[in-house]
Amino acid sequence: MSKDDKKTHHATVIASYGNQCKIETTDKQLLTAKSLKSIGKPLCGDKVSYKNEKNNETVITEILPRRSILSRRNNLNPKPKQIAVNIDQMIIVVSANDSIKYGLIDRYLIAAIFSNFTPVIALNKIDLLTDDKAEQLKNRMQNYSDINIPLFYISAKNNKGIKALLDIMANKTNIVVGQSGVGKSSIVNAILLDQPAITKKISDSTNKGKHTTTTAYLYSIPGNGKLIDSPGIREFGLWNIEKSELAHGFKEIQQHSEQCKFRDCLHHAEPGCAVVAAVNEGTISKQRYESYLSIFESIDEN
Ligand SMILES: Nc1nc2c(ncn2[C@@H]2O[C@H](COP(=O)(O)OP(=O)(O)OP(=O)(O)O)[C@@H](O)[C@H]2O)c(=O)[nH]1
Ligand SMILES: [Mg+2]
Ligand SMILES: [Zn+2]
Repeated sequence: MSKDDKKTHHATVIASYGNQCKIETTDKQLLTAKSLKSIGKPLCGDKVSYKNEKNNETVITEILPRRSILSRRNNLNPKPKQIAVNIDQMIIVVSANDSIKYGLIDRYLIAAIFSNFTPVIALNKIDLLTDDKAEQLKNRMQNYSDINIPLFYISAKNNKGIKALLDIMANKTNIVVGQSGVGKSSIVNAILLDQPAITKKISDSTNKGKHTTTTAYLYSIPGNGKLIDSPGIREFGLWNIEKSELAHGFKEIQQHSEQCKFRDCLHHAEPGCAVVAAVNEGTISKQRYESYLSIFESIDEN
């Protein structure tokens, strides 16, 4: 059989389950495909080449170069887990009704900066807040608007703010990230409202009645964008970041560090540290600086 018997086509990976993938072809067909072991594991968002075999199997033969990868690490498993690829924008979802984990937001922001995605923060479930609480929340989120991170106050339940969120997702590949239960899938559903209903994951015995997402899944959304729903996580471990480069993940710290006396200043208690001076003056938020110190301590260098 000559090579030319099998034509190569292109597709996008919608979801990856081990070595089986759901792919969408350039003419919008959904297919189940196996991938060749030799090419590594295709991930949600991958652009791939595939061939149709004689036995009707679809085989992924090549993963095209990736422009970005989202990975995370947890304390139990030191090996980073790759979640999705080719992302342009990360929508960090938090539940406005629960106590906000600023440290987690900061970790996501660091990951976004180091992976070259644009970060956006969506505060969901605002339907559960009184006006007073909503006002308090806006004040506390000021640290992030000060560093020009777009903030969206939304309710997936009441469809509030969803249109604005959809507008900034146009023409980009977006991913919703955040802890389990903050409403990532609900946001995806609200955005897909006028399309065929999406299938929710069936709950397992330990998670009765919940539709916890277990695998990253890519949807096409109005405005020529893509939106990846991702499984919730308890913690977001950074990897591949050295203590000495952490400041790069904090826009405002990075900016001030140019004025530090020492080039290799780590912004702890070094003489002439412009970052510590800015924190004392109130130009850099204390909360963000403390987050820097805490994440700094959590980086184990080997
Ligand atoms: N009141 C209110 N509840 C919401 C809103 N959005 C989501 N919920 C509820 O929050 C719960 C969790 O929502 P999901 O969308 O499954 O959360 P998730 O982030 O996808 O969770 P994982 O898939 O486990 O990561 C569900 O009971 C939703 O009905 C909202 O805007 N307001
Ligand atoms: Mg979900
Ligand atoms: Zn310094």
